[in-house]
Amino acid sequence: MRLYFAPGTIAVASALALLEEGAAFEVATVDFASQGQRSAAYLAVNEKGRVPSLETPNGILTETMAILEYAAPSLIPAGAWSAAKMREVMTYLATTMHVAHAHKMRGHRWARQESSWADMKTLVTENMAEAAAYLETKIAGPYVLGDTVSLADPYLYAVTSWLEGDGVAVEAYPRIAALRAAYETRASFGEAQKRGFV
Ligand SMILES: N[C@@H](CCC(=O)N[C@@H](CS)C(=O)NCC(=O)O)C(=O)O
Repeated sequence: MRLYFAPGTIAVASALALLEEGAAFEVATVDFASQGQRSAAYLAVNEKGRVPSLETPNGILTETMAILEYAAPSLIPAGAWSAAKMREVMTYLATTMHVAHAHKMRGHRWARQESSWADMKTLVTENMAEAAAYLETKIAGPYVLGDTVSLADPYLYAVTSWLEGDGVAVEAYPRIAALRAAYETRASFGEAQKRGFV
């Protein structure tokens, strides 16, 4: 498999999950500084011009939720309730918290005027803090579902890496801080550091 990756992005979640699964994969780094995500070569991989994308024996897979489910099936808990609770958090990360963060740099997706982009930026800290406060109540501890790592954990780790840059102090959310600290002790996280993903 080949993961199309850019540092500091949501592609970190896929890299962490693949490593936690013990999957073999190579990486193609997409250079955002030169707008590599919009190059013809990359658009041929992912017409949306976003990372991550995962090249698999079956073809290209996009969207973090889908990539995590395919690439790290051992991190899906047995039992419909636990799996649904995991996806409840993942869906919130994908559709609410990631979108709130994107309003800082990507206002042009939602409005034409630069003044509107500036206005949107003023709400990023507040919205990310609200999202963190919500997540804080959803973490059983140390991981989202308790003692066992699930797909929600690398996802939550990647998204909460943005909090500080968005003006939100992680220390104000002890369960998030504890989850991040626990995840950082994992062998897979050490491997992620060695390979330059985090
Ligand atoms: N729904 C997608 C969103 C992917 C996404 O928006 N990725 C951002 C990086 S965090 C990106 O590639 N942005 C490039 C751009 O907007 O030009 C997912 O969850 O995988």
